[in-house]
Amino acid sequence: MYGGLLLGIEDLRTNLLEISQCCVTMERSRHSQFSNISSIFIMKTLLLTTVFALGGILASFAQAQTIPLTIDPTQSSIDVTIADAISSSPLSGNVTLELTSDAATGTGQITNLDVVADEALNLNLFGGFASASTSPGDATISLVTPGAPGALSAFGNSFSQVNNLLSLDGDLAVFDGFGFAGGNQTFDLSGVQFLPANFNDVNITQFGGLITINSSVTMTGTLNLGAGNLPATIQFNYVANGIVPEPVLLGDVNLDGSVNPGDISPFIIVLITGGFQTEADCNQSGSVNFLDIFSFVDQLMLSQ
Ligand SMILES: [Ca+2]
Ligand SMILES: [Ca+2]
Repeated sequence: MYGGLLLGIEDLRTNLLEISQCCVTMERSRHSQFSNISSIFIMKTLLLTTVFALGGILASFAQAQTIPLTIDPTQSSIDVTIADAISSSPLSGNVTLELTSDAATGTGQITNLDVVADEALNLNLFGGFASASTSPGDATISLVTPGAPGALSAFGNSFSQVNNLLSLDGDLAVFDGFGFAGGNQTFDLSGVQFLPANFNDVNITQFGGLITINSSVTMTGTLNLGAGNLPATIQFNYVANGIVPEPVLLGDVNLDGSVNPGDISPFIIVLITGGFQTEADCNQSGSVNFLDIFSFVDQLMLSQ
């Protein structure tokens, strides 16, 4: 393995020299489209052969790009019903989510969501003979697969998104001295299956540097604590606030305000060190890897 890695680094040095030559050729033949296309083809090939060897290493260091938001507990709530026992409380904690909008199709979509609740939920079950509590800071709601994108409204930014698969995680501590619900136990919520859920009226507003997102989701399914399947419903309504990310010039990895051959070396450094930089994530996938090379070269071409 070490031999392969050393060989990869040696190839990388050789390829970087050849890539530099391509850049020089591009600079000298700015008015020759054929020469530029030829140089770019060679660059893409070299970058691909270089990075394929290191791709497996890079993937393990890739970081997700997310928008961190804070739930406003004064405007958010979570309601849980299990076997006719209802628990309601303000929802506080943190949300990370990724949003996309597609101007061509006029749709918006939540592509990733993670809600971490830092308040416990307490339920009385079986007429008060049993009870259950989540652990503060432990219970989470996550998006497993995004549902169908929703149509963006003509006025303001809002959409509804249907058929999302959501999952729970964390523990539910059950206190059941009489054995109505399977006895005292700690129930792993990650085993709970829920029917596809719908995000209703996802509203996005922006004032200056502040972004606010609010929506509601209802999840229905069953929970088996050891006494058979119990109907369970979770509804969460949330308002979350965060800072609008700065506009990003994709490909401007050295952050000098333009995309040009001076960005090639910094781009490759991000690739081979397995780091993350928004400007290097040229295909906006949330991580920097060999799949960004084509988009990076496209950005270079667009700026020429
Ligand atoms: Ca630059
Ligand atoms: Ca990427």
